[in-house]
Amino acid sequence: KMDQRRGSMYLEEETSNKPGVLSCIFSLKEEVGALAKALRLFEEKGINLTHIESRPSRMNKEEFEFFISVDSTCSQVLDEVIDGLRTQISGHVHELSRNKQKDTVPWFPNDIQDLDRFANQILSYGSELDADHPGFTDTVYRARRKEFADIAYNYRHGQVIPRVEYTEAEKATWGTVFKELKTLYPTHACREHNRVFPLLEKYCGYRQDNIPQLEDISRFLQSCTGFRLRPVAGLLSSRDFLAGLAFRVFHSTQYIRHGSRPMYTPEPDICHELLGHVPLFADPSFAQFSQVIQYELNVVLNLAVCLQVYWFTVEFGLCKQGSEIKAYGAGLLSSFGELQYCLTDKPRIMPFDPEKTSMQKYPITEFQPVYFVADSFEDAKEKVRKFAATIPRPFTVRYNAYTQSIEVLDNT
Ligand code: HBI
Ligand code: NLE
Ligand code: FE
Repeated sequence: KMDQRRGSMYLEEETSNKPGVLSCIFSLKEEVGALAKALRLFEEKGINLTHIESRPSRMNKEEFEFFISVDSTCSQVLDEVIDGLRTQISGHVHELSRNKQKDTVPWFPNDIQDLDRFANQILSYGSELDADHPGFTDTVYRARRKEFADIAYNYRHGQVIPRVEYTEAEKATWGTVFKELKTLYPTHACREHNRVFPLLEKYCGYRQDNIPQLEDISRFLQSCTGFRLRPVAGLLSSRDFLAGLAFRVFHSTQYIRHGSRPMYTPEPDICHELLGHVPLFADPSFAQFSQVIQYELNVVLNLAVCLQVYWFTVEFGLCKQGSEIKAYGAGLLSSFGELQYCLTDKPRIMPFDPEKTSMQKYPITEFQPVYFVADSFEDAKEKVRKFAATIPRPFTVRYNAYTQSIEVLDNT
């Protein structure tokens, strides 16, 4: 039995996973009293709102979107309210976490185009930099970040990714990172990374004096593994970022880190995406591993577990190669500080086990104290699959590569 799940990602991670919470999003034309009218419908049915938030609509400049949650005891009457909203007030109502079952399944996009609807949610650092960011007081850097953010906000699926002319200062930062990393890769990076890197130099303009263009890389990746890039303004919420992987879409930043700290940044930037992630997304076995994590762990299990496993594999994983240990995590392969550090005897190293991984705490703004070592991507994939199979699920999902959409097969 097929079931279509649709919605939008505007809800915070915890609320959507909580059993017994019903949420929906509706949009309203900007006019006096519009919200009051909508809320009256809830009042009339005696529904108690537990959460409400608003934001300008990205789809329609004249509209605002409201995200609300109500208590699950209201399930019956909520139907009537949603009908009322649809017919009397708003053209757009998305139901989100409407699940009668206890172990409710978080919403996920089911079509590659759905990514347009929600991929603009940027966390903390975005076009507005946080006060502890090294670029905070640098007005030139800030203005530049805003330009990059605008490219991402205006991007729609299927469009060519706009090319960027990088400044001399930006190229210098890239040059430093590129040069340092390139000397470390032969001894520190896994063989899959080292195999793809020369191809990126040959076909995508990877050079010390040139910052490659996302569009060229996107085309290259599509020919290798079907992965494509999509520009994004900054750190994307984990849910959105991981959802992209299900469609083999990699959300990539286009700006570069501040020149004052090339060695390490907690924030993803073009060095992280292009030097850390891209080479491995060109590897078929790794590309599939990324998708398995998203499917098995996020879609059918839950975001928290998925994120943990993602962090200690795709982002900071080590793997055995022959008698040696090498880095394959993108966070390592893009930081010449941490890439060196991770193979010293300072951090603690443990064999990769999804269950252990999902319980390990980690810092996000400094070098990792703990790393997990996988035997190989194939082995890691098997372990993740076995781990996921131990957990009962209400449905299974399947990716249809021809239509680029997710099909849900109900198990009941
Ligand atoms: N957003 N733009 C962007 N790039 C990333 O590499 C990235 C992200 N959001 C989250 C993330 N990576 C991961 O570290 C996990 O939180 C999923
Ligand atoms: N620490 C990494 C770097 O400096 O390239 C970025 C990590 C992003 C998750
Ligand atoms: Fe990353």
